[in-house]
Amino acid sequence: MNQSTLFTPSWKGIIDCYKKYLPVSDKTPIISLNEGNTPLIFAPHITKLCNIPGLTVYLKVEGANPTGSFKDRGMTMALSKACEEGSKAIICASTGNTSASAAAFAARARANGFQMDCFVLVPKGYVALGKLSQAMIYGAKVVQVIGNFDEALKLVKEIVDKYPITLVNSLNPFRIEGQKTSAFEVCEQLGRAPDVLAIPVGNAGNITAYWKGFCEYLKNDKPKMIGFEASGSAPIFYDKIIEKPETIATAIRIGNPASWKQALSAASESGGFIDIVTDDEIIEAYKILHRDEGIACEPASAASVAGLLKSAKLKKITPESTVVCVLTGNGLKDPDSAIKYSASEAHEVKADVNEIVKLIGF
Ligand code: AN7
Repeated sequence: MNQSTLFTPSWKGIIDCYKKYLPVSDKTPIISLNEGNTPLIFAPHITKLCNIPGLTVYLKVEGANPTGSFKDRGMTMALSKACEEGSKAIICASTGNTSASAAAFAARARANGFQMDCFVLVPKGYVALGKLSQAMIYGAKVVQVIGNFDEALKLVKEIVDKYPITLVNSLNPFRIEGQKTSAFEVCEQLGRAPDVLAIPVGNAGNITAYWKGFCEYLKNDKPKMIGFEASGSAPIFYDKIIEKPETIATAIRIGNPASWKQALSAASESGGFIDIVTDDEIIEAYKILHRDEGIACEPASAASVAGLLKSAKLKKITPESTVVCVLTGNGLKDPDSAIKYSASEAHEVKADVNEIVKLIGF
């Protein structure tokens, strides 16, 4: 691992930094937006809330990626390989972030001189506004399917079977390859492996990717992987396909995850588990992250912290552990949820000092 490149201004994205660990060659054109190298931030308030002796909690802020989610790590790989293979179009089903990232990296491929169309299928009415607007402005053809994510993914799979279009959902193995680099970064930033990694689970690609990353990077002392589904969308936890998944965390509103088995393996091989968190627990963690840590994320991301708080309460976290919670997406992705669940209101006042002073209570 080249330590010197990680935290310097010469950072050029995850393929440039970790090419030794990735299926790329000198012939692979690198389609990058300088993704990766995201902050790992100590969370003093959440550490205290857990109330476990000697515990330290960090947050891996993946919302700091160029399109505001961890998907960029996978998408730089997917698009680089698609260009290398001569593909001229990509397609995905998405709860929002994959579509935003795919659209951006397709634009970046075009900037690098490749022809690259991007088609995205999203469940109509269930994509956060920030994500939908991203896919639209980066120039993708956005198709709002009347149906949920699982139905959209099925349609996309049928389309790539019939037409020369590259699938960039996490069924594309290059996506997982790119996303595993976050595990490398966590180890480098801590100077050691964490004892526990807490992560939201939707289509289950990311938990699969982190576990692959830890296994490739570490010989011993791998972290326990603890993954959290939303309780209304928890096929892995309940061990059955959920036909009509529901949760306010629309990013993980998924009833039949593509990497189901891999997520179970990650949990069992690491000595961790897959659990559920309710929408109320997600909202509480979402508010704590903003108000008490100053760190914004979207509701699905807060599932990792909600899950840690639940696990700590149930004494499922060992004292003296170092825990990393992955915050998968940026808070600005979903302004509607921020406003809806926020504790404070935005006051209206006349442009008058006395009125304002009265209002702020000085
Ligand atoms: C913020 O964009 O599935 O378990 O289509 O956007 O790897 O699916 C998003 C998933 C967690 C779950 N947090 O990750 C999509 C999509 C955020 C997400 C997940 C997603 P996976």
